[in-house]
Amino acid sequence: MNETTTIKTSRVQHGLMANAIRALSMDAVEKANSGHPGMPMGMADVATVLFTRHLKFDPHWPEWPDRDRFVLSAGHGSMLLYSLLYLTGYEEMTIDQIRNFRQLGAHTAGHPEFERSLGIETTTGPLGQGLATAVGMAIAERHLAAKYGSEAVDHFTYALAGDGCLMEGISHEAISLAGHLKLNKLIVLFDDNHISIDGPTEISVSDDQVARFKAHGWNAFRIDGHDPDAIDAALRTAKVSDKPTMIACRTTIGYGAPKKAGTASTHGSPLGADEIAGAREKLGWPYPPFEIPEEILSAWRTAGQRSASVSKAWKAHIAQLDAGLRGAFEAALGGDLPAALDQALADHKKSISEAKPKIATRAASQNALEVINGVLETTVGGSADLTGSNNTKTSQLDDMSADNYGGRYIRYGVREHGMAAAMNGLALHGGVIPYGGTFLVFTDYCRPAIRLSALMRQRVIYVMTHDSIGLGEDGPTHQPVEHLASLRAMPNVNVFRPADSVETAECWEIALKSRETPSIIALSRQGLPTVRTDHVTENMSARGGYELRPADGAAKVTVIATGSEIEIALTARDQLQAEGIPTRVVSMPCTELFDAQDEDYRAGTLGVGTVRIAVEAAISLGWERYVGEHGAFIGMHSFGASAPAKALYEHFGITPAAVVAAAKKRL
Ligand SMILES: Cc1ncc(C[n+]2csc(CCOP(=O)(O)OP(=O)(O)O)c2C)c(N)n1
Repeated sequence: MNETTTIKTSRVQHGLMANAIRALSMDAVEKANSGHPGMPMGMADVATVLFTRHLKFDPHWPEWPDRDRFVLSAGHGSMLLYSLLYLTGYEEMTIDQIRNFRQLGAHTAGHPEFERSLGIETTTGPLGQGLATAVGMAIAERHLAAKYGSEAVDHFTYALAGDGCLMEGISHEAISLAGHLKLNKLIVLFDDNHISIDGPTEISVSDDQVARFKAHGWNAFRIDGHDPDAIDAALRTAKVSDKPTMIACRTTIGYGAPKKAGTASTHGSPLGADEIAGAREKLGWPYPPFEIPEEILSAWRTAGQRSASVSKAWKAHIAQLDAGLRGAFEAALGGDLPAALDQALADHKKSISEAKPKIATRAASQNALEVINGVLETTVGGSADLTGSNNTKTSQLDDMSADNYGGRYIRYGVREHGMAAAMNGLALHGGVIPYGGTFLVFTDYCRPAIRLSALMRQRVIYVMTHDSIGLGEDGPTHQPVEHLASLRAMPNVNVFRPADSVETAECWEIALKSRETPSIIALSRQGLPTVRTDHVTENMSARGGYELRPADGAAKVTVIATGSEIEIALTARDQLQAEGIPTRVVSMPCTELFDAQDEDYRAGTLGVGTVRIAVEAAISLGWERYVGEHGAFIGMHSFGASAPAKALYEHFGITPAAVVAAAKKRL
């Protein structure tokens, strides 16, 4: 794309425009009586130069796919972003929104909450997440440019990060991955103000951040973050770098506050009436709160229109692309699934029911992915260094690398948290559907990013293998016990635990079709028999739980199980039936989807008037609502142990005999 036209702002005009951000920020925080004025006041100069001279964006078209991404990783400084969005003319970010900062129902939440139409690219607040999410966006940009051409996709990703972001462990994973992949269109603006909440950063950290980034393969240097020309020059340098760039912008937190500037007291509290009056005087800003003089607002609005012609030209360019390429590009951006996918998965299910393999569900997942990745070309897979264990790579996927951004498989390395956050960035960017794997036990290492996938309603698919004590000899450090329950506790996440290859394919189908919900697919290491031996086209897993085997006769017992414990439930059923106790088995691959069914379906599936026994090789939390007061749970009550899987199931009493005994005791 053409170099965006820049508007030349004199130093005086620059100062006025930056002060508009400072005034809005300190006044909004004051009115809300809570918030963080220090960072926006400190970074106002950097943000002004970025938004008036460099950032490619169009407030009248916030969804423009080729816009530069701006990620406010230091999310507590949300008023910086809201000020910029208001000043540059995003329609929905009105002055009333600014006045209603932090109030119920306002778009101006305490920390930025993802809303593309508002120009809020991602939810931030948990420090470091934004930075790692920006890495995912920058990966998506390079990938899509390789796939659809640089005239369709060619933008920068900017992340504004503070000391806190860079102290967080996730920053290590993020910048290491970005350096390795040479994401040269990623630019980090570090608010190098030497202050965090407890006071000067020297009390807790002595890192040389510039040296640190350089060690990770970045271009990194320091500037005066209050000198517009230096900021401008730094951004120019960054934009032509062959590596990602970190600009350490030395700033004064709370710049303009006469007594509090440069101190931690401006970080997260209103400045107070006297200090605000003093700041007005010091900054030469005599205007009342929330009033931006016409000429300053108009200069900002003009800046907001800098890229309008570029966005129009982009649209025209896309319109005249070859129809096939344009269709593929638009479908990718729309996150669409090809019509052929349904049939391909139905055929796949049928072939499994006929062949009845006894394989681990992680292998079944790979088989499903082999079908999916062949039909759906927008998936981008990966694993945190467990490719062979997670079974995440399929024949269609080449490795992505600095030499091959078109590759669809990301070697995330041993960076689970960074992977999860990068997948958020990939999904938010659009054009790709990310999935990535590690062991289920290490969802703990991904959890803050999984929570953001859920909060932001992103279709991110977590392939989490080795899902119980069934993994065996690696022992209790690797055996998830509490993880299913803890992940099920998180709103807007579907936790799947399929029982065989057919359910695995069904769970994949649901995950791909869940446009606003992330999925965690928990998969076994050990081989499991095919239990869905009669082919049906209907996706039985879509209701979360369903009767897998009816009872012979009027059921007296219902055994409910998930994943690998379905085999135990079926054996127990046969034993109970042999003893004349009619028993049915319910498979429950996804409790969240089951809970969403109507009451009749739930009651009928759980078996009204039957003794209910639940079996899952994990803790009982949550199962009480299915088995009721008179039912029983067979599962884990402690951490696991290191031994072969079979010995562990015996040792922990997760056996058909235990199910039979528990049922008979309650009849
Ligand atoms: C993961 C996480 N831990 C803690 C916090 C609480 N917190 C918010 S801002 C902050 C200090 C950040 O310091 P810095 O990045 O230097 O911001 P500045 O003081 O410059 O605004 C902390 C600890 C958080 N938001 N996220």
